[in-house]
Amino acid sequence: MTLVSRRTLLATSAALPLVALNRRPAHAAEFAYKYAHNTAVTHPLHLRTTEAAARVKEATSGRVEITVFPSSQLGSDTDTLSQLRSGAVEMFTLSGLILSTLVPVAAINGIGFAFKDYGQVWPAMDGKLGALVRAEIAKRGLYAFEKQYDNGYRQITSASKPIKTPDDLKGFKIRVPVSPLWTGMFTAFGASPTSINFSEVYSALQTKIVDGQENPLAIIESGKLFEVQKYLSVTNHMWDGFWMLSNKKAMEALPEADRAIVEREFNRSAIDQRQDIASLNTSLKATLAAKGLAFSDVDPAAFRAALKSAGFYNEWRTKFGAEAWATLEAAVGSLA
Ligand code: X2X
Repeated sequence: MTLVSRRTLLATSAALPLVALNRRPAHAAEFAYKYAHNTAVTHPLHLRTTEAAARVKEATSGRVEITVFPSSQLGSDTDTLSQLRSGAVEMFTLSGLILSTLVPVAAINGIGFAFKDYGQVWPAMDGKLGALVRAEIAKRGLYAFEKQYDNGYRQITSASKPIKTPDDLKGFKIRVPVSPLWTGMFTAFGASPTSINFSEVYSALQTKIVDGQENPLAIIESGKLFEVQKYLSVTNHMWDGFWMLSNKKAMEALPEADRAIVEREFNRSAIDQRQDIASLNTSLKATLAAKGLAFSDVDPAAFRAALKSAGFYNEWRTKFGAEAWATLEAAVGSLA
């Protein structure tokens, strides 16, 4: 029996045209998915999602192979969002604020000075506020995994002068990601914001198209922005996270058990990655100072007051609507 089937098999495969053999080598994954993100390979987002992809491959015996494309290799964030929607890319991590160009409420966590600390961030994003955003994402043909990855609290950097008070932002040429909330917030400060995708930020700073930018420490370090900036103001002006997004059809194409593995492993890596960022928040101050960035501690209350007197909170409460705003305030207290 064994002998016969082996002989039959050999005869059959010898008769197969070479082309057919090449098209489906024995080790090919049934589901070869692309996952894109915008950070450098040294950033915890890359390191932890790469680990998740390896665990998925192992746990699915190679059926699901997710290739990680770092550093906006497949296109800028704006481009990649289109590719995710069309299915050219199956998975993508994106800031909720940029996603808000498609899903407006996804920007809500970026309201200036909303989250006092991580003790408020994760219960909200893993809880009701996150659920509200995920439900809206689902209406747009995308699927958001349960656990967000951390980007972090954002700090302002500059080349020509330190930003110490809200007045220092008046007329300041600052790069912001492509998102109405970011533009609105820096306009409220009286700055002059320009929307630029992260893939272009280093060169925009280098060629002085803008004087400054704002990002968490882990991005400033892994993106080597300290090479083209001199000052860093610890403003903590907003908390920003990365939604792990997938094309809904691509997720639904996976057998249920494999899909559960993908979700489990990428959610698990998100928890690990949050821990990495928490440690970096402390250690990177010394690292970046040693690399030449001059740190200034600022009074966040003064920056918040500037936003308030510009009508920022009233404006965005109206834009997000009463329900979403109440969900945010339930997590962080009154923003009035
Ligand atoms: O574009 C940015 O500044 C970054 C890397 O923080 C985001 O992905 C929002």
